Amino acid sequence: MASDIPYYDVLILGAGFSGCSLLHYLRRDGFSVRIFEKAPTVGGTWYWNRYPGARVDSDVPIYELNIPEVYESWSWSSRFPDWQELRQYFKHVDKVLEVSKDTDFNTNVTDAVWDEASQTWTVTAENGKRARARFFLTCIGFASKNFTPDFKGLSKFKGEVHHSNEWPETGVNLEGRRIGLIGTGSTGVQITQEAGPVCKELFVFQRTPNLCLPMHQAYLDESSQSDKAGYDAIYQKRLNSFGGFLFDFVKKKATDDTPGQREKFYQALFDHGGFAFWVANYYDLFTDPESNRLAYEFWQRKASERIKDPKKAAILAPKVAPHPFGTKRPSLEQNYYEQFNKPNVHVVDVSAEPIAEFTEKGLRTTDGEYEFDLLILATGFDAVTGSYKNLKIRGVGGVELSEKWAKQTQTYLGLTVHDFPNLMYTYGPQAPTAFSNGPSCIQVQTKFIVDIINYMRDHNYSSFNATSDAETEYTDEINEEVTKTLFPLAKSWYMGANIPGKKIEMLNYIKGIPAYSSLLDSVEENWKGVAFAN
Ligand code: N01
Repeated sequence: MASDIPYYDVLILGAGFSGCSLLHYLRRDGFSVRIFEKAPTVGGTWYWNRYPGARVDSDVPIYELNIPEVYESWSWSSRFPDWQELRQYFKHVDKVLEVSKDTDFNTNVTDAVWDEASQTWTVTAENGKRARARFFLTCIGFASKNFTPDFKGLSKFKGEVHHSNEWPETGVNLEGRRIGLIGTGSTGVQITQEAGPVCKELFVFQRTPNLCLPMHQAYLDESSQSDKAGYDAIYQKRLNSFGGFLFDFVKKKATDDTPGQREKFYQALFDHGGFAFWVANYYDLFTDPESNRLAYEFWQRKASERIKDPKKAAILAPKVAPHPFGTKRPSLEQNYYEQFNKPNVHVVDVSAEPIAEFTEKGLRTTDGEYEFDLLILATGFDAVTGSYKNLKIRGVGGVELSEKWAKQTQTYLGLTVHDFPNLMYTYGPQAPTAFSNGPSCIQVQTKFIVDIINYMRDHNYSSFNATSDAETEYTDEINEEVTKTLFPLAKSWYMGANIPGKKIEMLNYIKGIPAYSSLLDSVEENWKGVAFAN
């Protein structure tokens, strides 16, 4: 093995929440650690997501690293911070944890190869940088590969075009513009709220309505955050709930309550704001069609009463649910529905009149023609597994990870993969990822990763490999569990259904953070499913 390639105990890919956290703990424990990061700065998803209105849907301090040095010297200005503030937060993280000193920025990793003889990974980036490492930790998030549908004639369009995840650093003027916006996921909803008030005209091309929930933003002052004594307890408490929040599903079926009790309960969840109506609802919301229908009826009534035009209301909040409530991610909104009460903000139902082709001046659906000068593609991501598709990761025998996952995603614990020794990843396939508050999931996974690396050092092991049997058992359970739920009834990115031709399978662990955390703890007791080698 060429000795001119720098060696580290641990090479981390990505300087977002997970990368920064792992760097901190592993360095503390005396390991040599390096981060390779594609962006010019720390922040991960909050570097790339800078489109107008980009804002987190988890509230603070839940959406925060549980590292005292970081939280003790930081306070937020709002309950749901926007991307600018999150960037400031990451500057603070960098300053306190000194992330930059151990990070190569502008370093886009393309290849990683496992070498059996030296029991190390060799990692190569586009800019020619290389590193060898005992452990390779990919912390690249679940939404780093953009998706742009193969629209006919898109290149004919003469106006300005931007995908939300490649928004120019210098910003894009929305004022007085005629805007075409495709997509009504979280991104589309947030952009609508920004574009609606300032545009000349906005056409929102909606294929599926977003069953948005009220955010209830609140502004925070520094004095209310000066006492951090309880924060450690909060970060432990967030691990006790399904979604890694401070609220959880109630231990009742929807039909255990009378209609009056249900109405009060649903209203309280709406009044709480955030994801409460989603993951603090009746526990049978995702398994019982009747419970789900009752929740949808409440939601539909609440949303439609805010939309004045009955035709728009029928598209944005239809009487018949487009999919079971919550089986696609609801976005949090502040004044989304009110935007459509403006005469210059339109919603075009492209499930009824599909986009046929683009023209020089806009697009043509099967029913009409729409002209605009700015096209915003809020069409999302090849989510969860897609983040791995541009990376050639070759494990034992040169097998590529993306080949291994082509037929079916297979992992052990949503953390590692059989025959990819010493490779671990965070916030990715078959972990609680999309059903959890990011930092909560990362807290649980970081502990496991740091523990196993320390354990191996203490026992002089140079590699570990998840066993094939353990991987099969874990993967089968994910695929079995999902059949007991309503998730397969929606075409969602949770199940890979947003990408044409992608295998439909549940890409996330669906039993919640407490079950996941207990599972990892139980594995740590005897390292079940893990084969170590000297
Ligand atoms: O992407 P999405 P996103 N013709 O995949 C539509 C996180 N996030 O960027 O629903 C017409 O949700 C597609 O329609 P349909 C968060 O986890 C968080 O919004 O497939 N339309 C859909 O409306 C989120 O869930 C935050 O029918 C087409 C949209 O494009 C995840 O990232 C903010 C189409 C894509 O929505 C992804 O969110 C932003 C076509 N051919 C993102 N193809 C916060 O925390 C796709 N669409 C706030």
